[in-house]
Amino acid sequence: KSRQSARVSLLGVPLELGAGEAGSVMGPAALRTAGLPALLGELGHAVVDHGDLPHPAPVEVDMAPADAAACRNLGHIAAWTRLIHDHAYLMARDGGFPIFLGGDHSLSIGTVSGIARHCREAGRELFVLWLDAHADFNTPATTPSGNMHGMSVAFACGDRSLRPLLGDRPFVPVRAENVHLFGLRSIDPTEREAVQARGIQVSDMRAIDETGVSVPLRRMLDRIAGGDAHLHVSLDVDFIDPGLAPGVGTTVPGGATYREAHLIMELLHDSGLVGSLDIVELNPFLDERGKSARLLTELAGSLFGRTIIDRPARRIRVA
Ligand code: Z70
Ligand code: MN
Ligand code: MN
Ligand code: MN
Repeated sequence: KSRQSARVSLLGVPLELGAGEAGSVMGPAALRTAGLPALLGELGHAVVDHGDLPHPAPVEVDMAPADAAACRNLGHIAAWTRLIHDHAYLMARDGGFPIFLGGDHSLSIGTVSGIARHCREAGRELFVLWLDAHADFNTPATTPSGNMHGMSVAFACGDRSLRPLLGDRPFVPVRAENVHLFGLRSIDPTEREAVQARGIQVSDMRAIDETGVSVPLRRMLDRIAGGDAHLHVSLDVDFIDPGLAPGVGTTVPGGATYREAHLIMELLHDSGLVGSLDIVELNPFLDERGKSARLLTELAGSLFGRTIIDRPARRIRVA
């Protein structure tokens, strides 16, 4: 839980093979250079940096041939998925707050499944807040690009064709209604159908423009609060407007503003519900003088309790 003083475990995941463009392999190094571990320490948290995962050799994946052919770098992504899943599961079980420094968004296939496995054992309901311009709800049958970073949510929600990525590890699905796609503004037609059919929660940019970020976010947090829940936050750099965070392969105009992004992190901190975080898709090769890495570091600071001025806890009722 992010409230007060936490034991934070950092893990770098230098993965770029799930994305269409090279460069996010340097993401973990850029986030460390921007001072993310030091900032969390200054905020009073006990930070343990586990370093970067080593690049695994590709594995054979027992997937239907047509599906396998549709997935770029399948053997590598499966090897990474298993490695990441094992670490995420153990880090969550260890009781600290895991932060995964990416790396492209295919790493969340491993993080969410590892966290979900721990949550099932702990009797805790898992919720996922997906801060992203994209839905990442493609499958091998629908992907227009073959890029596996566009399939992470479909995997988490139980797509059977992607299941072999995990090998023999136990798969625990996330309930579709517990997944909230927030900041959505780029979705493929087949993804849209699937997202709606599955009952995934969506706050697209149209909704955010009408009400601001706090109404839909507070509504989600109110729904989670009370039960024994774990909220996993998956932050894709392209959630933020490209003018503020240009260091990402797929920029989509009309992203979250500086103040919206910070407010989200502050509300999440105040909720005390967040138990794990992915920071993904940072591509330092495309960044401008560390601008995006610095912003992500600041946002992590807000999630971990950095405030402008102390204020009493206040709940605003939403419609
Ligand atoms: C498209 C696909 C994507 C980035 C996710 C885009 C996927 N829907 N791109 N994150 N940066 O290829 O599946
Ligand atoms: Mn736990
Ligand atoms: Mn994404
Ligand atoms: Mn994205």
